[in-house]
Amino acid sequence: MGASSFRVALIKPSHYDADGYVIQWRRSFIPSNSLASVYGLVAECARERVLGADVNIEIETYDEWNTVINVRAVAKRIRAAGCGMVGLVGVQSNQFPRALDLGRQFRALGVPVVMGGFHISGCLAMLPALPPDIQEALDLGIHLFAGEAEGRMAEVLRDVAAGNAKPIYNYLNNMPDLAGAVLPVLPREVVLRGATEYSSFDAGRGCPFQCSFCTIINVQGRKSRYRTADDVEAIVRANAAQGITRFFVTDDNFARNRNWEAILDRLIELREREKFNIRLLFQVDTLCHRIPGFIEKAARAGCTVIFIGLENINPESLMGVKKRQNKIWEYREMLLAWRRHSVITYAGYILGFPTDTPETIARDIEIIKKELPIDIMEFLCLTPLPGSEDHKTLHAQGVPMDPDMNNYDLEHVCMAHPRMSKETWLQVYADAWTRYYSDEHIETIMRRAVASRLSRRKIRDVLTAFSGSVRIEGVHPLQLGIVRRKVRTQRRYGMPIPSPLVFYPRAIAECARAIIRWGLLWYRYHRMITRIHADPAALSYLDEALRPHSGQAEVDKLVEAFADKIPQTHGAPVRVPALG
Ligand code: B12
Ligand code: SF4
Repeated sequence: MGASSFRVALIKPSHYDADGYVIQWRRSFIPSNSLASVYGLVAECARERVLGADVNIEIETYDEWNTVINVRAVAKRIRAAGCGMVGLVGVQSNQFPRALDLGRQFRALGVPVVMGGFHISGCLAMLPALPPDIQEALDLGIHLFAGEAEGRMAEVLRDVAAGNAKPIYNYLNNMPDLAGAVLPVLPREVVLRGATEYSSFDAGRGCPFQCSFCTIINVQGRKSRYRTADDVEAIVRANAAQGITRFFVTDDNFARNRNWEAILDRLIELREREKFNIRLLFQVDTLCHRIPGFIEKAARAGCTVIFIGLENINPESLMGVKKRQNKIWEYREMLLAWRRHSVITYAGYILGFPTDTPETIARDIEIIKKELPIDIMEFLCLTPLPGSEDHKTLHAQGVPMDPDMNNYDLEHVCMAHPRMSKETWLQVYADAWTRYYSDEHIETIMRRAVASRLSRRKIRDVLTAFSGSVRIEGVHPLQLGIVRRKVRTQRRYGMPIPSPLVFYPRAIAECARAIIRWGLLWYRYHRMITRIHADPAALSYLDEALRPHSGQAEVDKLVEAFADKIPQTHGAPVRVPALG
């Protein structure tokens, strides 16, 4: 090869807003585990000098969510090194058009590009032929990676360095074991571009369940694979050495991680004996409260927020997407179990199941507000994500789906609905946010939070973010950051670049308006929670949602509402339907 350096630029692409500008911020919130994993793998190749003893592998790492990518400067550094490549990392379907545009620019500058992530893996796993967008990437000379890169990165780097990289690397049929695998750890400066000093890691991959809207089972498999407690301790220690002790654990369902107890015990030890200030966010399923000791140990290990895939409260909808494991009659008990340990509960709710109408959705959200002690809710549109069984079925049946992958962000409507027009569905989505985050319900959530001794500061801040994200910035909270950046010239391929005289006055006005609206919202919620906390009766506040069931015979109104839809499986309540 002759070069003494091989430079790898790892970029996690963002995605485009409705006007074709890249969605990016001065600071982001949630770090990318895909980036941490791929960085870890390339860093290991650098340590092991896989390109030869005299070749230094240099790495630069960016999350486009919080960093403006200067394509020319990156390409120049790679050329100056003598050899190298750009890795487009963890590309989801909604990020594919942006990744393709970045790839197109790097290819035009003669830089080798390798792209991996769920869009490529999902399409290759489920579709009989390559879809046109992936074919376009191949035509641009972008190398594609499907499956997981643990144990395979050295091969890719060697091929690129030798100038004979394959068009497609497909490892979908051979999932690597995670025990002892390379650790996903990002350098401190990359983590600090986020606002919260959270890093992320996965303690396992794969899921045993079969939800038809899910891509994970078809990409990472239904047989779960796990890191060991030693691995997790090593991840935490490596991060702690850089001053980072907060983590988003990205397992889709940490409660089903076979090593959960050993991992939590180890984290408890680090926290209680060695005084590591660990904070954790886990994702779990709705039956986690049945696992003896799980919730108590998660809280002791530092879990302060829990994400639960509630998805829907109508059992008919849940059965329709094969989410049989969600038992609505246990929701309240499960949520109360977390609250008893002062953990904030955050639930995901999907809109647009075949039986949904604007009326049923409005009714269901009102039932949730009254009956379930959830703090944060996010709403998503049911979407046929490439890689899911739903997408494969619709594709095979030739049912029209939105051809623009940028819209597969669960905020757009990408397929027809049997009972709602596209416009109605979109309106229902917007209304769901307004309905849940009404001032009246925000006050109820805050009252419940104070009574349950949850962190007041955290509740105020997350309520501000979730209530304002769609209304102020027009993006889902999972894509939110602090102070939007719009770069005039970074517009979607084929869209015109506006004149600076038009662009800048508008961008400055938009930014100023957003900052003022955020400030006012935060202040309103701050005053609200301060007032509630000062109320002498606040600690004894009790409502229907906070009241535990008194015994076997009692069934909450949530169950009564859907009594005729609940399948009579073991443990299900037997009731006469209340609704006609
Ligand atoms: C953590 C997470 C997030 C985080 C952080 C993102 C991240 N990637 O870390 C946050 C919360 C921000 C997020 C947001 C969203 N997410 Co998300 N997320 C996940 C989750 C749970 C874990 C991701 C992860 O770390 N996986 C493990 C890594 C290691 O796997 P990987 O990315 O495939 O990377 C491996 C290989 O692909 C390969 N590889 C990847 N890149 C490269 C590059 C090169 C050069 C090479 C050689 C190899 C390679 O090697 C890696 C290591 O083995 C996944 C589900 C899952 N189980 O993966 C969903 C998932 C990726 N998310 C999904 C979605 C839809 C979203 C949202 C659009 C919607 C939403 N509201 O949730 C938003 C949009 C965000 C945006 N536009 O920026 C979908 C994507 C499906 C699809 N077809 O695109 C998934 C699969 C979940 C699902 N519902 O099916 N997400
Ligand atoms: S949606 Fe969640 S529970 Fe269902 S298969 Fe996917 S990861 Fe598993």
